[in-house]
Amino acid sequence: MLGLREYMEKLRAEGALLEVKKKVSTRFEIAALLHSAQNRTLHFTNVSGYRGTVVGNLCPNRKRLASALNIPEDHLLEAISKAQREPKDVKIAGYDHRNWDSNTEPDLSKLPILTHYEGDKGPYITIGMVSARFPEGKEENLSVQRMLPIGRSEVVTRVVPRHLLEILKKSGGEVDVAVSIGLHPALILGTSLQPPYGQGEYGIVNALVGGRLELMECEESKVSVPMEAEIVLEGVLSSKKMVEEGPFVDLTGTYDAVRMQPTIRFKRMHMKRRAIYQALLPAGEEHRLFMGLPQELKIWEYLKRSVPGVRKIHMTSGGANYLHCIVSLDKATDGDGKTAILNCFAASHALKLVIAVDSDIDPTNWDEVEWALATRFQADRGLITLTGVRGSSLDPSSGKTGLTAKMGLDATLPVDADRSRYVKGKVAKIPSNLISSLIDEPG
Ligand SMILES: Cc1cc2nc3c(=O)[nH]c(=O)nc-3n(C[C@H](O)[C@H](O)[C@H](O)COP(=O)(O)O)c2cc1C
Ligand SMILES: [Mn+2]
Repeated sequence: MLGLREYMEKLRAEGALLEVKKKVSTRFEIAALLHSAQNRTLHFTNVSGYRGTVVGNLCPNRKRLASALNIPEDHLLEAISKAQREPKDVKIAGYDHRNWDSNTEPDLSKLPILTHYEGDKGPYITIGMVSARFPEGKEENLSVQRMLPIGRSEVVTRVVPRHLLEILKKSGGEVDVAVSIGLHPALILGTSLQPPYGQGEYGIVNALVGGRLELMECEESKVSVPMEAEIVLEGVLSSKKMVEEGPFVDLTGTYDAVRMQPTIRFKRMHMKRRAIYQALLPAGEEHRLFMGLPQELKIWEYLKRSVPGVRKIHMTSGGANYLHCIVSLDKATDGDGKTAILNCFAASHALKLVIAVDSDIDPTNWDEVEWALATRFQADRGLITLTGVRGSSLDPSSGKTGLTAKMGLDATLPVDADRSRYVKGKVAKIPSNLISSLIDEPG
């Protein structure tokens, strides 16, 4: 068993689930509350026009994710990397109607789909897990795609050129998909990961949770879904009907460009009793966590092989946990700083700025990083710029073609530098009772 309900029980027991009993609207109200809740998990039990409930900010930070997976926080990357290398097969049960409380013609107007930001085109499903089969094999690809309803049983969905789009092309422009909503954080993480084409994410998730994942075949579509999903929509993703998608506020908090995108025509809608609809606030911390962590993993795996002296990496929150990375290292030879920077760019195409610092600098502390730039960096030696490289379509300053310029700042000291000139002077230790008697005493 690996369900959202079981996970919410755990949160409730820890006092980490806040119930909102007052009637709330899916239009702006829930999004605004999630925004102001500062990452507390909110469970809306009285949602206007919906019989079930809505949960949001479910897994807003690494600490919560680590605890959901029962993995120590500082082992998170290692554990995910191992699960990706050693996935665990998942048994798939045949379709059983008893798993669902209702199985109906799709009607998206029955779901509490949120409208998030004032300029958004309309309500958007933001955390639906799409399963689609690789045409070459048995495995299933998972991905998150945002979806804008364009009718009772149809959505337009943003599909960035990655595996799902490749599958769609190879399948001749139409492919069976299922969209699962209301999932355990392990599945949300798995869905956000980017294993190589052909490797499905279900096995990775199952390895991460010690074999607890259970899947079930769909009724009509040739894909499987988590048995514990709260809501499942079965349908066909199609590039034969393309529709304008957006405006929509995405990861960076800015409006993503409006583009012609593929549609999904749904055939069946399955729901649990009082189904819990999962909401995710675009550009919120939870969004940044699930977008950033897979990139961090790719960078970490890449650097481990190429620059053994690398100690820590950190994706900054100002860079949406996606575009900017700080890497700390112990250099073995001069040039390691720049090699680390170039390897980061190679590992994650979205990166736009990488700063390399020595290992005595804490990459998670922006003040320290800036201090390293102020005291150890010289632009004529340490600056790298690359032009005309593939970047992230989420950066509004990148060109229409998605090309961008990238900047690396090597703030590491030369190997033979006289380190005594670059460390902070030590403040002499004085007895703490002396401090408190002189400074903390009132009056
Ligand atoms: C909350 C969230 C929303 C996302 N929205 C989209 C989206 O709308 N379109 C998209 O192409 N990728 C989106 N992504 C990223 C992909 O889901 C992710 O990169 C995935 O691994 C790509 O899958 P694929 O390589 O299997 O196609 C989103 C990720 C998260 C965590
Ligand atoms: Mn995938």
